[in-house]
Amino acid sequence: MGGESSIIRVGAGCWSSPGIGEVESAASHQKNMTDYTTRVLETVRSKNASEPEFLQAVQEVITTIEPVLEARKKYEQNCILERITEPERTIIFRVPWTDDAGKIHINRGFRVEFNSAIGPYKGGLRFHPSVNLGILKFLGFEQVFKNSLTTLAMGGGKGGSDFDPKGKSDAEVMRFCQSFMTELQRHIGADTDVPAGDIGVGGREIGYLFGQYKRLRNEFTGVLTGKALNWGGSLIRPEATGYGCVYFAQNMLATRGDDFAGKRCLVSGSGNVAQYLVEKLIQLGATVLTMSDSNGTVYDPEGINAEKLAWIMDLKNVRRGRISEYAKQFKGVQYLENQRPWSIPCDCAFPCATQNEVNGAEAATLVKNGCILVAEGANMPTDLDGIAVYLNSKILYGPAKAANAGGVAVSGLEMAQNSQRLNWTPDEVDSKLHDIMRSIHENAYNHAREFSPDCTDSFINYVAGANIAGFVKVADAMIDQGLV
Ligand code: NDP
Ligand code: 2IT
Repeated sequence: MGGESSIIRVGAGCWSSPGIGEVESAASHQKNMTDYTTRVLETVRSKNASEPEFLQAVQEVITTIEPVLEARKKYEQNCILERITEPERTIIFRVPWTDDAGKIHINRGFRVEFNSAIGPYKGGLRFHPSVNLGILKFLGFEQVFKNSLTTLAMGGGKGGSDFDPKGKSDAEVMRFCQSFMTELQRHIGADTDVPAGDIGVGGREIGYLFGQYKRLRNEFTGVLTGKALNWGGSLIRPEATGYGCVYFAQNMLATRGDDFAGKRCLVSGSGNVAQYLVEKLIQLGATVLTMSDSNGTVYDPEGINAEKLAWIMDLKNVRRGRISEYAKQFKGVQYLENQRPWSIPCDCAFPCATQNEVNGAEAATLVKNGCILVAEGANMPTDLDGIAVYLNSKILYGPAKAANAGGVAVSGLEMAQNSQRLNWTPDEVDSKLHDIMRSIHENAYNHAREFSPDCTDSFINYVAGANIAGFVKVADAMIDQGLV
């Protein structure tokens, strides 16, 4: 597989199935890996052995940016890889709260302030029982490069808790958020660290978190993004991740003279990102066949139209129900219990639920069934084997840090509006989002063409392009600012 170039890249096919515990042995198989990247990967592995998702994210970045490390020795001389893989600060705290029956619960809260070389730490909060330090470090690490790509001045961070909002009353969620913010407020600020939403954190949670911050600090500032419109939020922020991912995919399709009209699309997830991604696909004339949640997938061969999507939005955002109910509500729909969407033939696939939701075998099935484009709404939804499949098949593959950067980009625009104390119109924000996604595509495209030897007139390795483009901006800023 692969191997036609002298550079080791994730997806060049050189790394067969590198399980996380096998970083070292996988690396040692890469006779072309430089001493520098081998040494850094080994150190990162030994220091973070119990954090598989973090190791996966680091491995993907380090192996794809090798060409620029070789071309510009200043990064090695300044130990940039060693520094960029270590968070600037990690905060872990106790979050005590009481349920509606008066019972006491203790959760763990986190904020990983990963890198502030190009701006204040910026990134979401995730509330999900699976949350742990390694998952938040992978998300914070990814956020550093993603935020760099947005063209805006934002560093990278991520936080959250192992709290599970599912099945909790509004009052319980409020008490949890108030307790979480009572500690977090001493570490964040509009010019320091600006959290937002992620899995399990939407408009309701941002409201409770903001209220408690304001109460404790007695200041009304843009300390969180994803706020409601009537108290400092930005139009188009709820839509931005999903819309932006479709805009990025449009840019990829355009390189092959193609568009979305009539394309059969698979979407996973049914939360914030998936909902607005489906809305934009419908507007562009695509047929959306699936949505899902952690219990299963709904397959609608006729396509989810605008009316059905409105029903799903009410189900998920107001009634907080399960996607299986869609199959009971609409005729001809199959519910695939405990299954992901990827076995259904399609033209395009959009993983929008969570990390590692597409493995190598599933990626191979997508390609075998005719899929020509994958754009990632979720963070790191495809494992390393799956990425190798996409790249070896030379389909259009938009990796998460580039494809889903529209959400944090509009968060950056929300911060700008808060500083100006102005609200821009929806057209103004949407047009800026269009421009930013076009610019991210162009930047990734150009860096891939310049540095990634597998690129041709008809194939662009956007993984390498996005990682290199994101990296050089942060790395150069770190060098400018000295050893801090
Ligand atoms: P939501 O909480 O709104 O929705 C999450 C969706 O993914 C739900 O349908 C949920 O199903 C499903 N899901 C979550 N965890 C799992 C799991 N372990 N297995 C299967 N399905 C799962 O979150 P978002 O839509 O905001 O986030 C989705 C993805 O997009 C995440 O990877 C997030 O990091 C990423 N992202 C989000 C951005 C944003 O602005 N919100 C920006 C950029 C990326 P269930 O209800 O069953 O849990
Ligand atoms: O992963 C992400 O980019 C987000 N969850 C959005 C972060 C933000 O600050 O808007």
